[in-house]
Amino acid sequence: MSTEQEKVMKHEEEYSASNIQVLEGLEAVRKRPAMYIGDIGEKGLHHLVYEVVDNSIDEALAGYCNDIYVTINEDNSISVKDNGRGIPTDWHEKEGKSALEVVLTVLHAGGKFDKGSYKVSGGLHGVGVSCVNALSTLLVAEIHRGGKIYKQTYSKGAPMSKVEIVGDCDDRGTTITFKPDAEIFTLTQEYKYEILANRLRELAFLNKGIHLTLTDKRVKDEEGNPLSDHFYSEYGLSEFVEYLDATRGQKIIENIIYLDTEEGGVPVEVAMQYNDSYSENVHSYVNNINTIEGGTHLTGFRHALTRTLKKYAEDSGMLAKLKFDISGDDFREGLTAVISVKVAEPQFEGQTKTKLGNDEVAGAVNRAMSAALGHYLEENPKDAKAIVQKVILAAQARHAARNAREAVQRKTVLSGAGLPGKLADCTSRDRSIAEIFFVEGDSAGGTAKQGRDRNFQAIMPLRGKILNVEKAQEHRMWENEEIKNMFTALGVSIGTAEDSKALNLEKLRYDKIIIMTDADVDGSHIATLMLTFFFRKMKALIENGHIYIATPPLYLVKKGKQERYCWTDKERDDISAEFGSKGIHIQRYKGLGEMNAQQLWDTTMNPDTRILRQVTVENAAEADRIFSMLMGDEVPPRREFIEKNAHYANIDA
Ligand code: 0RA
Repeated sequence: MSTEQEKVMKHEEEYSASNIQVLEGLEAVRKRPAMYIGDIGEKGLHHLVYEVVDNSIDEALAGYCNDIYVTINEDNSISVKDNGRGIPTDWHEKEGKSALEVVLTVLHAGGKFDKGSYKVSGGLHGVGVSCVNALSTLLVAEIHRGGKIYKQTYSKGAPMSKVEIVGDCDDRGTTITFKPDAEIFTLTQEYKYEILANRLRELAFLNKGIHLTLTDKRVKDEEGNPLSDHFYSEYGLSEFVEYLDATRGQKIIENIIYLDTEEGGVPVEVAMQYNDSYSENVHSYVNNINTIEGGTHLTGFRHALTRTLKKYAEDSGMLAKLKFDISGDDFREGLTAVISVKVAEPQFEGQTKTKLGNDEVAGAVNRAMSAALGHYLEENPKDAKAIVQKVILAAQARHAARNAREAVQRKTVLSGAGLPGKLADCTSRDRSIAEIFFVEGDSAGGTAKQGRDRNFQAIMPLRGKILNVEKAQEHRMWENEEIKNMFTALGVSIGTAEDSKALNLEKLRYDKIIIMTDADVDGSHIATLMLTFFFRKMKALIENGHIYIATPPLYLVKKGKQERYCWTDKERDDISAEFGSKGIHIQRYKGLGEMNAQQLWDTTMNPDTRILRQVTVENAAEADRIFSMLMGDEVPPRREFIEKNAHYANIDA
């Protein structure tokens, strides 16, 4: 046998051996998709797109690409196109297949061939495009490279063809098109434009200089043009902060404080701004991943902020007459900030693996931030004074709030006494099955009390509009009856010796907290006020999946003895057609109060038949912005949002 022949045979052997391994790897992804992409619902479905886009972002961060197109095709497949170098298509000796095939079939292969490059992106699960391939009925890779167009097709992770040359070109880049497998994504296969738009906008802010274009071919205007948005940021996080802050109170400093540097090998970018609101809006990212649990980068930022401002305040004598201490929180009231670091080997910890553990990053962010902030304060004494004054006000308010809070919590949680009089509690004390309904109005509350299963369902009627916590100082919250009652009923408390904003869920009395309001404008306003309260003051309840919205039906369609509830106009029309138009009666439910106890149970409260919408926060920065806008002072953006979303004040941003 000639050496040439031997070589070929060896290739074939290696090829089939490695293929078996690959198929086992990808089979594991198909068997347990949630382990690789989080879940198989809407989140996981969208995660596939992020996984592919991340590869293009990496190529951009390596300096070879500045233009990325994401397209939702008519059939709900996705195309991601970039103008990078193109995934190499040449034979990969060690793996016994083309480099392209390695990238698309070997778990975690991503940037393996490009040792020198600095791969920092990579989704939360960081599993790579091979997972997307495994979970798609069809994946097509088209590579423009070296004057040729290469193409390869896969199904459920297995190649359907070799890499083929299908034409010539004079550009470079990669296009990946994939169609998620409906056998895996059984709940939904429909992409949501808003969800992808929010993530691409975020990516544009986090990676300045990259053009990201989203196009939805399923939606066309009168002229036949598809829906499309272009996201691009020249100034990175400063623009991000500006965007987040546009609807939130008045700025109290002239400029956005911004730094973009590298410290101890760690790229650090920070932007911050103070406004006259009472909330803290600090968002942190590592390798473009939102670290909702924080970590060392956030610790470094907080230390630098507190120490630098405190030193400035002390040196300038502004704290001389102060009769109380200032705590870390006080430096962050009214602060909007984004911190983004790129870490070569990130250690993610915590429940949701979104807490950075790398110790060296704390020092890096601390040093970079201290230097930049110190410099800003020296250069801008007017702003420096305004910030210190805001901090002093915050400290004063915190003291007032602490007294009010402690009075409430002493009376209730600590002594265990006195659930609110209006609460109709359930009999079971098993928190894992217990539910509480917060119901709009006493009359609907009465119906719900009659209709419920008292074994595990508690009812708490709320009268009128609850306090808008977005615009109120904390002590006012503790003086508000409805809010006090909500705290007491839930059994949670706020504030520890170390952290005045920490939420203690140990004594939470219910697994499901269900907001039940009328399906009208007032009802959705009240639901939004309640969501604002949970989002700003009890965020952990949302993060841990405890908050739900009940959805009462909009219509009852009747004909003779037949009755059907409908939740949408389309359902109403379909069922009317099914029943035939003669002798049909359609009742429109305007409020919960129009239903009797049995109807309310059947449609809205019975776990077997009801529709509950779980409140989730997909994108914390965007949710923050929306709450400030909906509940803040500025009317025009609020009106615009409500008009755009007239159907539903849906906050799962
Ligand atoms: C490895 C090496 C090289 C490029 C890529 C990966 C690459 C991957 C993706 C995924 C989506 N878009 C991409 N663009 C590039 C380049 C090796 C070279 O040309 O020297």
